[in-house]
Amino acid sequence: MAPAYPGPVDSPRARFAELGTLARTLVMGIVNVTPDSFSDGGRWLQPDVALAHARLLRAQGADVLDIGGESTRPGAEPVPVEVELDRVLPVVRELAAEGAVVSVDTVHAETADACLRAGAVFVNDVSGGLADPEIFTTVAAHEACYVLGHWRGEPATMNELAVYDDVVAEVRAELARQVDAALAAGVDPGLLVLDPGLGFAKEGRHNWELLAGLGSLRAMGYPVLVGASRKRFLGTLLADPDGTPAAPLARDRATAAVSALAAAAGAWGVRVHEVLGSVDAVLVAAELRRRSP
Ligand code: PMM
Repeated sequence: MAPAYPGPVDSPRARFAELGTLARTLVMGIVNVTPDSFSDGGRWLQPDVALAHARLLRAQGADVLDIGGESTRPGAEPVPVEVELDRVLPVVRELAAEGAVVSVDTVHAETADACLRAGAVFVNDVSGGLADPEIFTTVAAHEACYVLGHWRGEPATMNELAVYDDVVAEVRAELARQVDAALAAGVDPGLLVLDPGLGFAKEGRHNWELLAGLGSLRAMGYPVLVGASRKRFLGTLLADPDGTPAAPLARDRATAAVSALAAAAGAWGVRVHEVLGSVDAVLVAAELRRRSP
């Protein structure tokens, strides 16, 4: 299959290289075109509303826009690919035509293929190829960028799989296995990004240990993306004295703090709902890194 965007400027490879020249941690803005995502389900379900939101995030400084049409919150039920495509494809097509760097958040090869043809640059696969192994050949055929996330199973049952002796070592080993499978299917190692999958078969303490172990994940030799935005472990951290977790929308300042610290630890990117705080955070981290002895 010929790559959808083979030109020297517009190819995923060229866009990826362009992002690398920014010499700072990237900010990926989240656009969930879903009725049921945990923090913003239903807010951007209409394509025109999703588009307006994506444009706002881009204007606020998001380097990449991540468009998703299937919720992966714990307990979420899968949606048919046709429904997912109806939600994301018009948004992906329009944003790509406007010159945005677009990522599609999907675990399905068919959705990835259609979105790459419509101009997406990244496939963001939280299952790391476990949900639909065909996704590797699709990504390879398009010479697309691929975010390979750590997970252990479907959202409906993943909480039961959050059992680790050494979460950093086990996530590393499981990511390495999926990296090998991706490379064997032809995915370009130069276009690969790894993600520890915070919240995917992880309890709060596992998320914290993975954040503390970012250096060990980076040592695998690939760029690392961190997706902490508004997740439950931040709500727990910020709980009321009576133990009530902070609401998802009250977790944005803590998310920006994670962005600063992840950037300081050398993360390639942070995936966030609220872009402004994380743009400032990664700029602060970049300035400090530049001046560090
Ligand atoms: N988390 C969610 C969805 N997609 N993608 C990546 N790469 N990393 C993540 O941690 C991640 C993701 C779930 O959060 P959401 O429903 O708010 O998008």
